Amino acid sequence: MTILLTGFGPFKKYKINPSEKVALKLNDETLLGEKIISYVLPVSYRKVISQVPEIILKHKPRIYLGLGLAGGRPNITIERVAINIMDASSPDVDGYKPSDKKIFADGPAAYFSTLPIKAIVKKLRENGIPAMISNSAGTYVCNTLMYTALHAIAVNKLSTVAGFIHLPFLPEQVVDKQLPSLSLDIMLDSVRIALTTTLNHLE
Ligand code: PCA
Repeated sequence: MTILLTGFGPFKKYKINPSEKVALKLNDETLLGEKIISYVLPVSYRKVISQVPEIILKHKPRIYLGLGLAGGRPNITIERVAINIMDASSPDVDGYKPSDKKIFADGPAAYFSTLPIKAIVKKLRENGIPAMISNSAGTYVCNTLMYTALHAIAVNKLSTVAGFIHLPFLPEQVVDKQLPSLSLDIMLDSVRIALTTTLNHLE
C-alpha cells in the first residue's frame, strides 16, 4: 500500500510550480511505513482526465493527495470540495479553454474531499504553519484533477482516501512583488503533516 502524490508542471505565466518541486522532493520518502510515489502532471484538462484514473487504478493507494499552486493565497489551503465544471479564464497548456463544461456528463455535481480536512488544518496550525480550509478549488485544472480522482475512486469502489491541497507561491516567485509566499521547507513539512495526520485517522 502506498501514498500517491501528484504535483503540476508550469502553466500560464508561472514557470515554477511549487507543487512540482514538493511532489518530486517527497517521492520515495516513507511516512509511518507507507511509501510515497509521486507524479508531475501537465496542466491539461484532457490529460488529467485521461491519466489520473489510470495512475490511481495502477497503484490503488491508501491515500491520494493532489497538489497545485494557488498564487496569491497566503497560506496552505486544504480543499473541501471539487465541482463538476470546467471553466477557464485562460487556456491550459494544450490551448484548451473550456467554458461551463461538465468534467463528466453523468457525474454528480460535486465530491467532497475524504481527507480529515479539519484535523489537518489543526495539526498544521499546531506546528506553526498558516493553514485553512478552502471551500472552492476553482474551475481550472486543479478542480478537475480533484473531481476526476474522487470520481475514479467512487466508480471503481476503491477505499483510497483522497483530496487536494493548494500551495502559495515560493519566495523566489515573488521577489519583486507584494505577494505572499511560503518557503519550500514549510511546504514540504505541510504535506508530510497532512499525510501523517491522514494515516493516523485511518488507523
Ligand atoms: N494550479 C492551477 C492548475 C495547476 C496549478 O498548479 C489551479 O489551481 O487550477
